[in-house]
Amino acid sequence: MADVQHMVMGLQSSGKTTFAAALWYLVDSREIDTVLSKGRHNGDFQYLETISSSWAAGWQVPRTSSDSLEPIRINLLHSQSNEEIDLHFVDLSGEAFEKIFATRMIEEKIKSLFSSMQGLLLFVTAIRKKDDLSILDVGLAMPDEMPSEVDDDEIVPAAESDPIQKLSEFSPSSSPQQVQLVDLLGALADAPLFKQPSRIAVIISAWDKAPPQTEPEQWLKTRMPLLYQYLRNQQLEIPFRVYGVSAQGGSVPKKEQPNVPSDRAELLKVKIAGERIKVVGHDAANHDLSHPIRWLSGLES
Ligand SMILES: Nc1nc2c(ncn2[C@@H]2O[C@H](COP(=O)(O)OP(=O)(O)OP(=O)(O)O)[C@@H](O)[C@H]2O)c(=O)[nH]1
Ligand SMILES: [Mg+2]
Repeated sequence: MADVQHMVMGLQSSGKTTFAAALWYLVDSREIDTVLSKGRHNGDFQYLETISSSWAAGWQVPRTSSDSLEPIRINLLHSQSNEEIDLHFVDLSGEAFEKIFATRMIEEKIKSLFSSMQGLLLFVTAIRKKDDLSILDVGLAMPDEMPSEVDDDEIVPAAESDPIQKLSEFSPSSSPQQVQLVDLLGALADAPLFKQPSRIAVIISAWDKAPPQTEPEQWLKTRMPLLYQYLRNQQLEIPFRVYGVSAQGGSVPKKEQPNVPSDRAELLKVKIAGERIKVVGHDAANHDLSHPIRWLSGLES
């Protein structure tokens, strides 16, 4: 029985660890039917236990530290075909991916993980953060020059720092996220890895923050047009899908800051914790985080 191995990639705060925590909770608790179930599992899953209990209690999962390489493995089983799927969640921080982008260097350990990759789960987040600088952002920094009809809500400069200053201090890691993702995908396909995933499932996390009635693919097309065009352009070779996923169901605070306003109280009223999860797209059942992984594995009939 062939093992199917997938990789997970996404920049900082794109929702990777939260997804892993919720997926583990879902398959471990068996509260809800999912298209893939928990597989034979060996090894150390203490990290999974830690993050999934923090998820279940309605707290944010801790940020993955920049130098940690948490080797998450979630073994899933497709019971109809008896196929085992090995989801390698090397829980790399977004910072680690950003470092690969900025330095053009990849650690040996990460390289070898990618070399056995079949499908790719690519994370982006719907938490609005405009990550490129337009002339409107520059205008915002100079209020006297602001055109009066500009809607403030539409402009959220990503840089915490003064955007004008940012213009003069280019650093690779402050490139727009879609530029970094397209470059990382291109770099995987190029020397020395020559590695193309067989399929790509784009996960738009924090889907509860997306404008209502939006389709995930439409969101990607509008918010990340470069990445969308890149995926479209190679889709005959590398099929892709876009899912909207709310792994938390809403915003939750950090455990150390429980009083920060959030949706936690509402979410905790949902007695079956797995029902807080929302998955949108491709006829996935409402709460089924394993749906994109079944498709990645080529097991959707
Ligand atoms: N509203 C909302 N926020 C979410 C959801 N899922 C994740 N988040 C938030 O998104 C942020 C990043 O989530 P993580 O899972 O830590 O992201 P990550 O990709 O592992 O980040 P790094 O470890 O920094 O690379 C956190 O503040 C989460 O609370 C969701 O379903 N809804
Ligand atoms: Mg993380």
